[in-house]
Parts: sequence; C-alpha cells; structure tokens
Amino acid sequence: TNHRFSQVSVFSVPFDRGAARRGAAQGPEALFRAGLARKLQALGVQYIAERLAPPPHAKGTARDARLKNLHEVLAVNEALAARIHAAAEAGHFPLVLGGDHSIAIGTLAGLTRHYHQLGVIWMDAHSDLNTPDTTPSGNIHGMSLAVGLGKGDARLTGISGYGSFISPEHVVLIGARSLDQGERELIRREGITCYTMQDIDRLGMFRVMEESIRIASSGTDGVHLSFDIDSVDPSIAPGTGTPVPGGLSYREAHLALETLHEAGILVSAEFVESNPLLDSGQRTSRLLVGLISSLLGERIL
Ligand code: 4U7
Ligand code: MN
Ligand code: MN
Ligand code: MN
Repeated sequence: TNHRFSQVSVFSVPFDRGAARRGAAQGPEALFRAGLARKLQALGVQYIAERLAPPPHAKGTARDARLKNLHEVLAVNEALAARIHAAAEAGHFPLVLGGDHSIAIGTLAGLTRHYHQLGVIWMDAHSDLNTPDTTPSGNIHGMSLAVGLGKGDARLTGISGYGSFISPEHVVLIGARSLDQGERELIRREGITCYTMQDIDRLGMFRVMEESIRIASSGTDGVHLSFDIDSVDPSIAPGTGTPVPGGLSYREAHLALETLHEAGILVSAEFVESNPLLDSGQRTSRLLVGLISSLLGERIL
C-alpha cells in the first residue's frame, strides 16, 4: 500500500454499541475465520495483530437517547486512539478491523495526533455526519465523521486530546446514497466533496478514484481510508446492520482499493460494519478479505 511502512499493525476492535444491532463486534474474528491471516502471509505482508478489550458495560450511568451507549463508545475509542497513535509513531501502518463505524472516532483521533493534516477517504452508503442535534437514531456510528471534523458532543471530540481535527477540504465521501437532512446541509456548508452513487454511475469508478486521491492527498501529510462495508451493494455484502440498495458492485469496490494501493497515499485503513450474525454464510467476510487483499497489493496477473 505504501512503501514507507515497515509493518502493518492489525487492530481487532470487537465493539458494536455504537450501532442499533448487535453482531459487528464479531466482525474481526469472522475475518480471521475467513482466512485473513493466510492471505496476509501469502501477500508477504509483515504484520502484528492485536485485539482490543471490549469495554465493560457502563451500568447505572445516565442514558442519553441522542448519544446511545456514550460511555462504552468513549472507553473503546480512548483506548483505540492511544494504540493507533503509538503505531503511527512507530512508523507502522494501522489496519483497523471493526466493529461498528463509531470506532473511526478513535482511529481518527489517534491518527491526527501524529498526522496534523490528515486526508480522509470515507467509503460508505452514509456520510456519518450527524451530531446529537441532527441524529434521527442516537446511534453514534452515524456521527463518527462529524466528530473527526471536531463537531458534536465535547466528550467525543475531546478524545482527540490535542484539538487537532481533519479539515473539510481534505475529506472525500464515496458511495453515498442515504443522507439525512442535517448531513446534506453540513456537506454543503463545509464544502465536503461527495461522490454519490449517481456520480459513480456517470463518471465511472476509476475517474472518481483519481479525483478522490488528488483531493484527499493535496496539502495533507497522509490519507486514511475508512471503508464501511455497506458502501457495497447488499446483494453481494448482506452481512451489515444498515444495508442500502444501489451500492458498489464487486468490481467497483475492488477497483477502488486497487487504485488506492497503486497511488501509495494511504497511511492507515479501517474496515467496519461487517456483521457476521446477519451474513449469509461467510459471504461478506470473504468479500472483505478479498478487498483488504486488493488494498495490500494483490494482483490478478
Ligand atoms: B454507518 C443514520 F438515520 N444516518 O444516523 C443514523 F439513517 O456507520 C444511519 O454508516 C447511520 O453504518 C449509519 O442513524 C451508520 C440513519
Ligand atoms: Mn459508516
Ligand atoms: Mn506524532
Ligand atoms: Mn454506512
């Protein structure tokens, strides 16, 4: 993915309390069951694997319907941010396996401690730009990109610690097809680049990736890929909690990750929202192992 990294640090994050449905916590182990370790070895990737501890249930703490399971989300993301920062400092490439998408809060917080001008490519059916004021659900996995931009509840944005956030001009959304009204307004107001499924239909995935790579890497010191499996069409990736029809095809998804490998701009990646309890057999887990392989340089010929 990028020659300047000696090693990949794989972080399994068995956490799903940022989402409405349980099961994404089992995502990482399903990827290993589907052959991830064998694939990394076959690709010659030097890696170390670490599993974060699931946070204890916060019992007796006040419940907030606009920020569900806030205390658990804070605990896992504070721990993750510290581990990601340490990996980045050590010159490693963090590969984060979720877990629901709320864990991007910790990944981004850890990365922005080290990379002060981080670019972000966010592949998702959604934009995850809600705040407690706009959320229709109260689920924090729909707020993680907003938190990365420094918006939302101060306890969540405070995980970043150093008050260093990503800038809207360095963010690119790819695959969007389910946006809430508050998210649309934020995208327009902040001038965030968004390639919707309509744009991908019209421009083609290769051009969308060329433009995304240019935008996310211009004026930044590294680019993070946040890949929500619900960006892919539910007909080929059924194992996810918030499926939306009309998503990326198998080849569009692979093309995106192959293009990112070739560009060599990434400093980190995460794959989230895979829910083995909703999968049909190992379909989604196997697809993800293939997508991760494309990102790490697997070639057809
Ligand atoms: B995911 C939603 F209202 N926008 O905020 C919300 F449609 O990480 C969905 O992208 C969020 O899967 C989906 O709850 C979060 C909803
Ligand atoms: Mn998401
Ligand atoms: Mn640093
Ligand atoms: Mn999503």
